[in-house]
Amino acid sequence: MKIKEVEIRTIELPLVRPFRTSFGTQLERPLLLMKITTHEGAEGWAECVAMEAPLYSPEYMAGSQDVIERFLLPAIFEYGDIRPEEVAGALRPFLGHQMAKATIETAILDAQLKLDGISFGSYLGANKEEIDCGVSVGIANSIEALVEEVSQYVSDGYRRIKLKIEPGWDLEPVSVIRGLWPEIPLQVDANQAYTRNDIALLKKLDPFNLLLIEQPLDEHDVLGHAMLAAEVETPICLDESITSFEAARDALAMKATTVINIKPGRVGGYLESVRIHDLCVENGIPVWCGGMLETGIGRAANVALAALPGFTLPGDTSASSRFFTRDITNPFVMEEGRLRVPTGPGIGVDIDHDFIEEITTSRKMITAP
Ligand code: SMG
Ligand code: MG
Repeated sequence: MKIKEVEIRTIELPLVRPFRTSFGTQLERPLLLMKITTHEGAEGWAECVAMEAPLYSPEYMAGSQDVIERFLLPAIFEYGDIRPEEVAGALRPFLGHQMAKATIETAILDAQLKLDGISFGSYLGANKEEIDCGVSVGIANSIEALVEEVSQYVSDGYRRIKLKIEPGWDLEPVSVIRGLWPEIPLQVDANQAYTRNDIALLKKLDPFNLLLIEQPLDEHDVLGHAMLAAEVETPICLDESITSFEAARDALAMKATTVINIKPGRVGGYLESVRIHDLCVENGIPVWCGGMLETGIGRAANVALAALPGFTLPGDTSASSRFFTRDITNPFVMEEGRLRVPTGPGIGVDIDHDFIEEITTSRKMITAP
């Protein structure tokens, strides 16, 4: 496939409610969108999951755009005729920037699969037509507000609740929510907010029958997670630390994680995600698909990935309405706590061009030389 031109837009979507984590509060979702057009006449879409500021990971929107324009796209153009499976290799000389690389690989994959008439799910190896949905619940202003928000999600049908935690907002919210919903699958996510000194505190979460504790310590403290995992009964699940197949392999070898959150952007794309999935299946490690407040474009691909056999836990693959009143594609609507895996070619969603135009904050066209 030969790329003719690439459109890079930044858009800004309002959120239905603020989303607070241990590292900050988001009021809207600004993000980078990529559309590629190929000489064969195909179009491929992808979104870059980097946030506006480097708070979740070192990558950030403007940085991703810069590395895409300055290094990654020129390397792809120079490669010439390219298959999706060749993208990671072509970009390997440039270190890091997995989210930027994932954006390019995904757009190329979408275009190729549209040409071939194959859906993302079939290509990746999905064996389910629909997937179970979980929801990630931000840190609330009060316990009452948290209970109200969780009640809403439970009545919407979500099959798993994830509470964001941080020091000072952990044991109490968990014990209240577990008390009100004794049976619901429940997990927590600290986004690196604790240290090795908090092992005794995190052990106090054991009685609440949580599915897992997600990324309690610094992303680089894989050994600390192994030490913690040896002390607590609740399974430890790494998110931020897993930036590649190799990182997953090593974290498993160190027993730092017994569940893995796979986020395609964080690991450099869907093909690397499948490699991590396969590794986890071989090792009997359950995986689930994380979320980065994706629009319907990223969500479509995530839902396809989450339909692979090793994804045995509900992911942060929520309905479009969890974050947005209007999505930039046909919305993902949950039925009985499940989303249908798109079956059309490529990511298999319809793009709402008018709405994208309305919320565009910048637009750039790059033509291949
Ligand atoms: O897309 O449902 C979603 C968000 C899920 O909590 C979520 N993501 O660490 O897992 C995580 C966070 C990262 C983004 S927080 C701004
Ligand atoms: Mg997380």
